[in-house]
Amino acid sequence: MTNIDPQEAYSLITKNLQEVLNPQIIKNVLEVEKRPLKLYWGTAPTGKPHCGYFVPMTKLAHFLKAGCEVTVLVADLHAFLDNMKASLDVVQYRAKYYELTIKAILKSINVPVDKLKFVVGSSYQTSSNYTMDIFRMANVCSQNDAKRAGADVVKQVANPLLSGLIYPLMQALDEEYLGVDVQFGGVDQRKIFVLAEENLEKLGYKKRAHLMNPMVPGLGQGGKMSASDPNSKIDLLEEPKQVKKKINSAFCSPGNVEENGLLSFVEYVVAPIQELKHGNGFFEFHIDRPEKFGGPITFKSFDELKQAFKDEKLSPPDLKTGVSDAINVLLAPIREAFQNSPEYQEAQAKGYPVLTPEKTKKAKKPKNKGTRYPGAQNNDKAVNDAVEKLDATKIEDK
Ligand code: STL
Repeated sequence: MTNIDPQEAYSLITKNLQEVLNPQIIKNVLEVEKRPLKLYWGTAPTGKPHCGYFVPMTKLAHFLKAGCEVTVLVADLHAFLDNMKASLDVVQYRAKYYELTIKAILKSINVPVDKLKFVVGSSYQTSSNYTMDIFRMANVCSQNDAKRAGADVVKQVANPLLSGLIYPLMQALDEEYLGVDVQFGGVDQRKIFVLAEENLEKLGYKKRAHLMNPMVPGLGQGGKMSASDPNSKIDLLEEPKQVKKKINSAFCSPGNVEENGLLSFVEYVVAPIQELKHGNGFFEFHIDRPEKFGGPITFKSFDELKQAFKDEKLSPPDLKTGVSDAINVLLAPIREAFQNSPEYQEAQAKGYPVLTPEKTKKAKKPKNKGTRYPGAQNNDKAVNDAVEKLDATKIEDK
């Protein structure tokens, strides 16, 4: 496996990517140093991972196949630093949940997980060396640069917290502390990647290469995956009926192949997984179409499927049937892994506790007594939340 030819390895490593920064760093390792490329992918354990996670997983499969040493960073402190998307009480369980989910996805697509290293961020990010490096980084990087670097990743709110400036500095340092040659992520990470390239050398560390996946549209209109619209994302443990329901409510207009989250899912998830399983160029997409609309049909290439939809020879309801069935095939082994693992179930129960109706009922609304009364700081959260809501509408208008 490690004897793979350098050119072949490079093309597998960069396959289906949107952008590569500093490719010469990668080529040097493969062609001159002739050793396995060390690479990491980071994710912050915030909300439950959804079907979009299949996309980076196919890349991890390529990296492993190309003989790379791959690390997955479960960045628990980053989940905390990003506007407390995860509190310190739940974050360790979410980290476990993410690790088990990522392993289940990889196993479901036949990727050997024994060669994959998992690291939890807080296992090294509170060490004195790392902490000193955050301070050193804070002395070479301007507030403006740190703020801009996080603009596409850190949740943008009305009254931004200092944590949002620390977040990108730490992500840059992770490259050094994980001892890698390359960081991989979505193209939304680009500004942080550039920050790392511009600043690590100032601390006496080496500059890394960066690999970026395209952003894959969700199922909502405009192809957005939105946290506020549960129908725009499909949970990896979703029940088959629920998958059908969400897919049926997806935006999909006849003949429109440009704004079509369903076709994107086939292109970026179904097709690469089939290639991994059956070899390059393999594609088979079956739709159990009712007889009165032409009967069952199998497409042998993605372009053929796309063209049929564009020419309106394939209708939105039939495409939806095909995609629901394909998703349910992909999710079955992940649901099974969950059902067979008490550890996985515990991670979900403790990482994503469900508020009982009784608890929600008890949460009294604070009286708005203004801000000038004893104990007024208790009101700050309510005020901030209100401002944040106002501001969120502004951001969506952008
Ligand atoms: C998210 C969503 C996502 C990626 C990330 C976070 C990445 C986080 C991260 C943190 C530290 C690192 C690298 C990556 O060193 O798609 O909420």
